[in-house]
Amino acid sequence: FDRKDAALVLSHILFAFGALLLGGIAGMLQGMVRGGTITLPAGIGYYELLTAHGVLMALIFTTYFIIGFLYSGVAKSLGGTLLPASRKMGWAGFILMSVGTALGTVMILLGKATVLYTFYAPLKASPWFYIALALVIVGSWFSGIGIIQSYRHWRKLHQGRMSPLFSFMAVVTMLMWMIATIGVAATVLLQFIPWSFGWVDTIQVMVSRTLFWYFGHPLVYFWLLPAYMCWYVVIPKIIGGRIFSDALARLSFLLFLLFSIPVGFHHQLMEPGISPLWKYIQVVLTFMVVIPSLMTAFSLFATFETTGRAKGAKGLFGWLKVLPWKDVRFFAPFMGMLIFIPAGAGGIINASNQMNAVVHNTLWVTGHFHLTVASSVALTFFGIAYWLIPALTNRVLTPAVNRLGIIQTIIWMVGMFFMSGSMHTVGLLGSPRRTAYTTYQDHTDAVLWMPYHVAMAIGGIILFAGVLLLMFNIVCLLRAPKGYTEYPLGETAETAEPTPKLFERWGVWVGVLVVLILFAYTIPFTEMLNNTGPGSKPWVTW
Ligand code: HAS
Repeated sequence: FDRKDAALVLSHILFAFGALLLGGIAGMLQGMVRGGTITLPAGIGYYELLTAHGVLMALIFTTYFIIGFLYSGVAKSLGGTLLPASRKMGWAGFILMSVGTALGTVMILLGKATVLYTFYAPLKASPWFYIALALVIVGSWFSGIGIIQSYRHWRKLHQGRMSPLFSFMAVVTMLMWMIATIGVAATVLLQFIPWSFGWVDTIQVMVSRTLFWYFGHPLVYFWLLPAYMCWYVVIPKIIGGRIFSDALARLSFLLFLLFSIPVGFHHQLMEPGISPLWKYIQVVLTFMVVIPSLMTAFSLFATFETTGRAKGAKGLFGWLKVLPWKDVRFFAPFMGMLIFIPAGAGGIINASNQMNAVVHNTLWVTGHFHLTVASSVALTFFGIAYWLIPALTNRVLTPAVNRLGIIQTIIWMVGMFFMSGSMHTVGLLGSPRRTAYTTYQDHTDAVLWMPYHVAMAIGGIILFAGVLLLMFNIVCLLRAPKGYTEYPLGETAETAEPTPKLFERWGVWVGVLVVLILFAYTIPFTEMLNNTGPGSKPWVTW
């Protein structure tokens, strides 16, 4: 790695893990407070801790890690170094995001932004919290533009050639992110900031939530796609195989670009202000976005099986035996994949209107996203860190840290089994999410939930032990012996079909995306703004 590139990437990765540590402390404490096991001094309550946990883990850890990882792979796959202009944009983004993160965290800890990571109106925070969010978003745009700059430069120099798969995927991820964040930027700048400063008296709740979810669903794919990049591009190399199909991988990313955004209503199925027809249409589009995940599962099985057979594996599942189980670079992401099977099934349940009525706003949903983002994605990111940090610092992953990494992965799996398992179960029994400790005056149903809440808290403590071990491992990686560590980028199998040139015609894909967004949102938005939809006043304005 070029030293300047390594500094940029490492700063992002270490900042991400710092946020994970703080968010982990808040997460464990909120679990214990909610389970009724402890009460904290100085008025620090469940909601402050939950906001800190959600913002630091879901928004800050992920965004920093992703931007760092994408920059590293773009540098590697596009010839070894970043364009100086891209690097500058990366640093500008890093600084803006860090100022935003510091300001936002202080506001949360001072109790001036107890609005959770979804900051739903009519909950109101200090205006500085929204300004902090705006800084993080704008910072991430700088980084996105930086990544696209390097990619465009490469394409200018290599006209007619297909770009390297990693860089293509990085561009899809950042394009999706930048188009999606327009929604959250709009609600923050046009609604929340004027309202929280007191410049206007009311806020249009339905519009703010809709703009939030226009962003909130692609946000989850912004977390997922870098994990998929590891599964598609890195894992084949680590297991000694090849990428099953470059064309399939690119097509699945393009489908994510098209279908990630016009689906936000599946988070609002139980809200009154949107007509059932538009909810139905967005649910159909939600089922479209399941397809690229099924394609990914197919491609992974194909890679595992062909690699296994090339190594002499026999029988239907013989390939499983020859996978490198003792290599944390494989083991942690693979556990992420395994968990993604029930996690994805849970998502399909959520998206089904009638079943959503059962699970919405219960702890089931919290269970769902702890399997998706906090397990499948987080474990994959941990797996990446075990080779990325040594590759950046010219050090090696020692057998001892590799072993500790495997133990850390197992601890995570066990903690998540207890925590997410109880969340799913108690959610089906009706226990609400985002609610502090209460037995509803010792109501029998609520008393029945308590053992599950205690199991959740125990899971949380185990996971916190996992966070601490991860921190220890990272320190070990930073102090490991000097040496060469490979940046594992896989190559496509010789048997794969050639990739159609159309896949790299961005105008076509972004054009189709814009049409889909306009189709899915124009009429419902018009109804909300004119208060002609099913949830007209007084539901919508506070
Ligand atoms: Fe979700 C709520 C629907 C995926 C995250 N989701 C959330 C929230 C978060 C979240 C954070 O429709 C809560 C937001 C809040 O605070 O209110 N979700 C879906 C659907 C999918 C889905 C249809 N979600 C994700 C991912 C997330 C994530 C990914 C983060 C990274 N979700 C919903 C809905 C709600 C929701 C509703 C709203 C609920 C409500 O009422 O509030 C799909 O994308 C899932 C498709 C996935 C698959 C699985 C494919 C499996 C693969 C693994 C292959 C394994 C291998 C290894 C090869 C179909 C690729 C195998 C080896 C062996 C040996 C077997």
